[in-house]
Amino acid sequence: MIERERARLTGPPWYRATVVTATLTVAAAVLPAFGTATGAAETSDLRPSPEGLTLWYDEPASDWESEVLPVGNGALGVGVFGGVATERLQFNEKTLWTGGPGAADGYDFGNWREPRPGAIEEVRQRLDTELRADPEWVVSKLGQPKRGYGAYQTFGEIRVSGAEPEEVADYRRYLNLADAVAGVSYEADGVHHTREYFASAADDVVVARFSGEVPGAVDVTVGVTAPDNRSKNLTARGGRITFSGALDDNGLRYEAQIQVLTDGGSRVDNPDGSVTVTDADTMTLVLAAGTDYSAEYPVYRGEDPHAAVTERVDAAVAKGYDALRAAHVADHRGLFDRVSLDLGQRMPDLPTDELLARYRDGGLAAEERRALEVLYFQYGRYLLIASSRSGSLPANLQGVWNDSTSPPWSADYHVNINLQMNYWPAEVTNLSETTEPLFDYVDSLVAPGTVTAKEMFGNRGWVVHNETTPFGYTGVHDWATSFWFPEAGAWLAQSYWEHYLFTRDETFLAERAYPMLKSLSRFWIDELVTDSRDGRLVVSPSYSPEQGDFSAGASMSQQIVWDLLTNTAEAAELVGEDEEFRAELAATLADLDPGLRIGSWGQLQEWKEDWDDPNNQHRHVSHLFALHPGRQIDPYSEPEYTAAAEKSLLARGDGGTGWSKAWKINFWARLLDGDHAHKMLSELLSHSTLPNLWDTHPPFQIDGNFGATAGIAEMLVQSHRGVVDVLPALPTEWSTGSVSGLRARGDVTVDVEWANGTANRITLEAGRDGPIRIHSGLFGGRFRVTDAETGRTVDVERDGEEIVIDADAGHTYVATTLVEVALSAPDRVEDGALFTVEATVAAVDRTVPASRIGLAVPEGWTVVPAEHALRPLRAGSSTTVAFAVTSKVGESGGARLRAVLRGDGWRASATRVVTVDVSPAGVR
Ligand code: FUC
Repeated sequence: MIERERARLTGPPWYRATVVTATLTVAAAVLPAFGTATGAAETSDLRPSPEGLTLWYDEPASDWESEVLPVGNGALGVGVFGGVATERLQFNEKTLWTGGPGAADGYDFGNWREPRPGAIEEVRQRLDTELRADPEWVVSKLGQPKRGYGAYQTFGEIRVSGAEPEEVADYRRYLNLADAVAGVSYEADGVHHTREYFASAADDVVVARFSGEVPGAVDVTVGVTAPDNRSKNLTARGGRITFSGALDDNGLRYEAQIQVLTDGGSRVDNPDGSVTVTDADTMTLVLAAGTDYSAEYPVYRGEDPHAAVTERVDAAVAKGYDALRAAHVADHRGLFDRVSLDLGQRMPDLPTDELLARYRDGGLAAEERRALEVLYFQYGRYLLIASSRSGSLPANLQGVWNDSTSPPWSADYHVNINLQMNYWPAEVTNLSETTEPLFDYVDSLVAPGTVTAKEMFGNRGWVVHNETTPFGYTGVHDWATSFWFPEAGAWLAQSYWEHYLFTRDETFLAERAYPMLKSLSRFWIDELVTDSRDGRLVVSPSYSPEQGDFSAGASMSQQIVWDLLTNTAEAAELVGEDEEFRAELAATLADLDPGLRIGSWGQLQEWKEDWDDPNNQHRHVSHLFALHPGRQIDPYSEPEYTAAAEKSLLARGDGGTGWSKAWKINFWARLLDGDHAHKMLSELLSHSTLPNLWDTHPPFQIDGNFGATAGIAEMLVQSHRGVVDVLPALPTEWSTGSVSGLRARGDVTVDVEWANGTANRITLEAGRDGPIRIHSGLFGGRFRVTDAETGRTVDVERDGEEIVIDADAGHTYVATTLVEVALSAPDRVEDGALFTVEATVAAVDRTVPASRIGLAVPEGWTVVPAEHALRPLRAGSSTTVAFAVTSKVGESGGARLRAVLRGDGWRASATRVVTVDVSPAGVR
């Protein structure tokens, strides 16, 4: 931000001029130059789309990390700078990695270079007798320096350079999330220019188009630059730039081709491999890139990329811009449009960086804050689609975007939370297909991981430790506090089981999920040891990421293994696994230490011994795995552990790195505390989000984006306890809204509309036959369930606020309220003020029998009367009653009022927040 301010002051004069923009009229003027096919789309791209699903800025990016706009198709990624005279398109292909086989330093998969007989046993012995061990001592026994680990590499940068204009006005750079199209528009010396960029998964290419409003306005040279850690051949022939070579480190061969196409003007190939375009009406670039990487252990090399890259560019060129764009938008929208979220937001006409700054500084109205929250939610979905499509590697620590040869943490696959977090939103936000690269990748770890398990542990399963690469690095390194995490595979396997639960895909269960769960269960059945303290089975050595001492049976280790074995046992039942293995699982589970203990200050213990420091604010909150993403603790069945988890979480505080805050959104959602979940979201947006809305650890790390999107979904719909919980953690600030297309376990799609904090309408689309359990405040009141196909009322079983629908596959069930309660109150009052609150009760479709209504107010407030008795209300009629409320003296902030309407065996409610301002002394 500081750098940015400097750029504003020192940059060319038009930087300042563009702060006042008036671009909305420009779109129409541009249309004729584009022809019809793209015209309609252009119009909407040039302004925030109606739903506010566009990021936009009034100046080019100067800093890659915090300002570029990302487009991607899973394999390819581009960071768009949007410079006027020189456009920079930093690009990536996900398999371009140093390290692995052939690496200059040698490569050993992280496996011990010399056998270490008895090493693990020695650590176990010490833990058994002394209970703890210093990580430095353990790493001296079990670790070794990394060799040939490598790092994700930038592929290069496409530079499109033209003359610096005298004057630039109306500059705008944007990313439209709904279409997955980025763009730039500006007026240079009186001529309007537009550019569009997209990365198409449909055609596996990146496409860019440069246009001017008047014929012949595009005068540029297109070239490619790349770091020097590789051999480089750069040629231009027939407008096709070919950039190829091999990485110095490991000889990995790479190739990118860029076809430069023009309408009008002329095009010249230059000897240095660049292409010059003169007086063109439009210029289109088509980029494809690849490497000879293959996921095959142990060589990790496949075919030279030349033929495939050539073919893709040729095919895309033959297809033409309009068809490429249409195919891309259709493909993207096929995924993106499945979920919509409306929180009653209003997007102000502000550049996104300013929107974010004002969110942080308190300069937005409540509905404008919600606009950023909705944008951020959908951005997480956008980023997942853009960085995880089938046929490539999964989203890494930076998704697919990286401008460096030595990115933070190698931009690798950290598997002690980060890779797992990347996929938390996949199922629940209806992007199930994006998990394919994850499963392909984890499957590919089995071969090297089996060798590691055998050599280190002498064991039947497979293992991967704290972090890994596309070259199957499944062994260890020598950073004492993060080298040891053999539970990673078990945690990754959770995604397989969840994928089955959400999709109910039996083939996936039998062919992929179950074998994965089983191989990891075998590892852990072999590896658990009997704890001499209590005879329970524990993981040893065990290490709670990434702090403290080594011990036996740290809570997270136990909870992950519990999760794995429980999921495997359920899966075994479904696939009809043989009795013997099932019995082995059951016996192990019966003896397993479940990793749940309440300690001396009421906390959930992080270790088996009560070592927790109430002042520890470490970013990893590992011992709450059981709460999220596990399902061992839930507030409905485990109130004590829930209270202990809450205690621990409160002690950890609301700080942390980006991903840590994102995790805390999920924790608070699982604790059913919507306001605290929302607080974490606003902490994340205020203090861990870059101007391009990338999450920052710091530095940029994409897991927080994904974790937060998942957390928002978790606030609206949960289903991990086998019940579809509707609005389980709705924050007060989101009291009215709707969501559609979220997914629940059991192959169910959920839409919800709510007002005054209560669901009025829940729509469930059943993918399978069978019972669906749903929990909502709606079912505590008077409601009706209809089958959308037949229009008939459906009989349901009800128990408190839970109902069971006996669903037919393909049918849609709509539950609606028959009584609506609304509250009206002033938005702001002074402390100690007397004011009126009105509650309106409306009978929808049916008569509401006699009832009573009361108003719950915060402590220290008064309300008169305590209750009103209501006569029966005829269908379609409503009644309003008033309460005289006095707020407490001397207390400011948001106060929650809740009207509760009670009848015989039913109840309905409405909530509303009133902001209290403390009046200056003596003024009241
Ligand atoms: C985990 C975290 C770090 C960082 C790294 C990539 O090890 O503890 O904070 O996010 O992954």
